[in-house]
Amino acid sequence: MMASCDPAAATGSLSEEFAAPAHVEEVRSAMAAFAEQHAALGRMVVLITSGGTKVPLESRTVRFLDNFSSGRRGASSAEYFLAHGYAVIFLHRHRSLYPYTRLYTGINLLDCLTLDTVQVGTKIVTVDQTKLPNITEVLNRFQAVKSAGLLLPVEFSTLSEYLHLLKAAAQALSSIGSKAMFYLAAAVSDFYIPASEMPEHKIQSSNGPLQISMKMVPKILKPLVKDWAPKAFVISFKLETDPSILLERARFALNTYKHQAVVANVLDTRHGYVVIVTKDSQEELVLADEEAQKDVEIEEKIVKNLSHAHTQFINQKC
Ligand code: 9Z3
Repeated sequence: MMASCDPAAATGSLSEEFAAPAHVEEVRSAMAAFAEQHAALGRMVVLITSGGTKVPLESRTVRFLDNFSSGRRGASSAEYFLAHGYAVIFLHRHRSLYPYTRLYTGINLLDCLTLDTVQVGTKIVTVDQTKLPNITEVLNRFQAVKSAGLLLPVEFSTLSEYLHLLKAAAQALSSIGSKAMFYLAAAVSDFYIPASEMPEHKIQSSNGPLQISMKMVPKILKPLVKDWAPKAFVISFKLETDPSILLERARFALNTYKHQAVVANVLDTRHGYVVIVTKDSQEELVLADEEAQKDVEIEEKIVKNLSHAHTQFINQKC
């Protein structure tokens, strides 16, 4: 595969290169109403992105490139932000991990239920709670969040959908200023094939080996921080596989986009170690083995650290 770096593409308008999803205006209104409603009640609002983007290779897509992300970071962070009193917009990849239900991934629901006939024509379904750990506590938390309308889920699959929905979210949250946090944990492709250069139909293997030339994806963090939500508290994530370049790349992102923090992580150790990099600090968060055994998650520490920093950020603005 060949990747071409085209600086013009990096600055071009979003709609010229990426088709907007049909429902973007509807979602923008829903996000704006959600943010204003919760901010009016004194709540802070976090927009979490989660999961990987999909980049199609054909217009009638059979094949696509995917970015790795299970969605665990975003889904678990959503739960901790809710526990800290935030209202959460959860912009996530379709079918990636979801708050609360993520705790039961890999469990076959039908294995946990039994169907009994209590009398002719009346059947009851019984839940085997031993097969769904902590289900009553989790269900309580989920229902409390649901009835208070604290979680707004929005789905994306492709890179185009992600870019347009993130832009719409940034614009929708601009009215609540510093009360908005952006927590950009989604794994986003750096490369794409413009619609004008994409074959319509399935690429034929009978034509021989495939060579693909891809363009650079515009750096959405730049307009997000500068133009769309300039008062918000913005956190990006930096993912590397080579630990030796991680901090240098995180600092480069921070210096380039001038947002509030980068959470730096390495693919293999991401569940046990991250570094929160800000303009004047660098803080390592580590999950000890004993904590991991007790089901403590590193996202609890990340969210505690960042929600505290967000409160300080808001107070400085007042
Ligand atoms: C992350 O670094 C996330 O922490 C993970 C979480 C994707 C590693 P999981 O979903 O994994 O729990 O399985 N996200 C950001 C990845 C990314 O694409 N960052 C870009 C980059 O590193 C900048 S926006 O260049």
